[in-house]
Amino acid sequence: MQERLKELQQEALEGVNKATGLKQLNDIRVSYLGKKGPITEVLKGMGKLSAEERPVMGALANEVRDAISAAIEEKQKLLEQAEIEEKLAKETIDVTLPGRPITQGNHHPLTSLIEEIEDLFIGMGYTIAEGPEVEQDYYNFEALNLPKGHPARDMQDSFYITEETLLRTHTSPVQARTMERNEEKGPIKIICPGKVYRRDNDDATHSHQFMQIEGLVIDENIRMSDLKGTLDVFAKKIFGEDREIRLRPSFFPFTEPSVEMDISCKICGGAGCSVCKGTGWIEILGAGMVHPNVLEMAGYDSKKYTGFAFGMGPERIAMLKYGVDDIRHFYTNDIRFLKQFAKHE
Ligand code: 2NL
Repeated sequence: MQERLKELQQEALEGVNKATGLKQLNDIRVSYLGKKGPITEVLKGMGKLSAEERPVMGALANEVRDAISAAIEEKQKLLEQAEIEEKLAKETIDVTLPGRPITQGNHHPLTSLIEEIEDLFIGMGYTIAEGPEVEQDYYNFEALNLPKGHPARDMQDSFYITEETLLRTHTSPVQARTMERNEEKGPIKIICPGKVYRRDNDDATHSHQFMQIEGLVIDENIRMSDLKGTLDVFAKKIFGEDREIRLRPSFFPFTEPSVEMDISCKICGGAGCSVCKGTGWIEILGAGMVHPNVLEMAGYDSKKYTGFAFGMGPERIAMLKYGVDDIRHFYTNDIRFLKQFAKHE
């Protein structure tokens, strides 16, 4: 029996020594020290021994058990340490690897241009006003001197939602609302950028949805010369200090008198080319003195207050400024087109 115990110890210690994993080590523990293991069996058989032999065998069995147990514990520590080291080695981060590049987006060219125009007017004391895109017929037409049945409000050209609501066809209703809302009926100086809608078939120069920027100034003694000076600053800041402007008579229902502004053609220097169609001038925007009917409908005293207003299409201005030949480029969002307006790599 003594021999058997010594053998068991020898066997077990060899097994522990060879164990390469925690699972294997645990199997050894169970098979040698478990309830059904050989040492337990030896201890169970002690009853058959004589009174002299019993304490000697008991002590030996305990010794063997303790020796195996201690070896297992020691090996377990080693294996656990090895496991941690392996895990750490696997998870090491190579801080010298190059980083993944972060692709940066850029502003849409129309957004950049609109912000540039906004900043220019903010610098001249204007504030930005916004309003709904789903608009009432009253603010879109009536309040702008376009009563029902007026030839310039063609039902066929607008997206009507109900008889009294439509997608706004210009940003003028924002100005009509601002004038109406102004309780003092005092001075106003606003710029109104936003999306507008017309029932058009899309082609190189038309889009059913496009941007507009309108401006409105109301005060005592506002004159045509104020409009002209403002437009001159605008043209020179956006297109270049070497540009000249000219005003031609025109017609809009909401302004009287009405004008259209041209800028001198930079491409031909006024000699005439395909961009200015041989005239030396390029049409940029429409403007005029606010019609007295528009002022009165908003509650303003048109004897005391006068004002000027202007409206422009940012797409057309961007096309001229950047040499874009098709308005649809602004809305098809081809990344190759948009990337050309990036201010960074
Ligand atoms: C154009 C012409 C224009 C206005 C817009 C306006 C607004 C109010 C009163 C008077 Cl509330 N006028 N807006 C005036 C003249 C021209 O737009 O060709 N836009 C692209």
